[in-house]
Amino acid sequence: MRTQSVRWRAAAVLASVLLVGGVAACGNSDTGGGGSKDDGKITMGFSQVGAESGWRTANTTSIKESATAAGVELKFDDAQQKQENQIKAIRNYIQQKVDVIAFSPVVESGWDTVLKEAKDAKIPVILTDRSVDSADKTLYKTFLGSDFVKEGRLAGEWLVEQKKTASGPVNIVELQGNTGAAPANDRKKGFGEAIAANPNLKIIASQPGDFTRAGGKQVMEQFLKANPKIDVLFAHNDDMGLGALEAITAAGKVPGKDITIITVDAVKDGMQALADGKFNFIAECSPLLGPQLMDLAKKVHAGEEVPPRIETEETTFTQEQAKEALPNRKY
Ligand code: GYE
Repeated sequence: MRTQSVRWRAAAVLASVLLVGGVAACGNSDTGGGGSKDDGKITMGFSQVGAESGWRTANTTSIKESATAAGVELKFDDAQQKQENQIKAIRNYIQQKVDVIAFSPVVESGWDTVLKEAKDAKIPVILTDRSVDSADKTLYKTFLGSDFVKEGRLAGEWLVEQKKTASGPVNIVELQGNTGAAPANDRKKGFGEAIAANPNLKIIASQPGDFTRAGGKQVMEQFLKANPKIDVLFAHNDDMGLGALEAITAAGKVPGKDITIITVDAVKDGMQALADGKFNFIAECSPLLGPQLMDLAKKVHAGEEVPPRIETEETTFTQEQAKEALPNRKY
């Protein structure tokens, strides 16, 4: 990945040289999308999901900082977790003739029409963080983000190893991300497939907590009321796990001991909970997508081919590893 990003950077430099020299002469070519200005500066319209989690905040910061560093003019819209707001923002960007549209789709389905509109306007689209389920892969140039199935699988495999000597049933509750979101669907899938290795491991309840602390707390309260024996919580992100901690403590149980807690993301607050022994394991999901996104924007604007799928590099953390990593954690 690192060599690849060095290569992108080199390509980006080359692309900007070409752009400065080229765009003025030939105006906004087909490959360059519908850009409104001829100053060689790329304008990107970005539609963000919302501000639901620590991950999302770090992701937004990464995108804004990287745009400034790369000299990309960024138009940014926060959709407040609503698909209709994202569609509206994308249509605005098309009307404004931005050079590149990038967005993180709140749910997987229902994007074909607006993506087709962007394609007809010759504005390249880059998916970041989350993908869409459109059958027509020509509707977007590339998808930059994590392998969410793998994250769920890593979480599940860790649990299988921990519980390999369990002689009786291990009751698991699951806090899902927002309904229909790629990371919710995929983390559920990966985790479910991994724990199938041990029939003692059973998901006894699974509900969306919308990736928020408030959602995690509220749903965990319900889980605790309805189920006298909960051994494990798998939360699709740190924030829901952090919300659940409050519910677990309020119910007189000790998080990390009475209930094993596994989450995804590894943002600072999550890592702190892990280092403090309240969480037991985190599968990392990197929000720092900004630099790669800007490189890709320059490439697609220059009409260069880019790989259709670019995966983020990630790891996992135990409590000991979290203690080590925490002092240098940037987000
Ligand atoms: O895990 C969660 C956020 O799409 C990967 O969205 C992202 C997820 C992330 O709200 O915290």
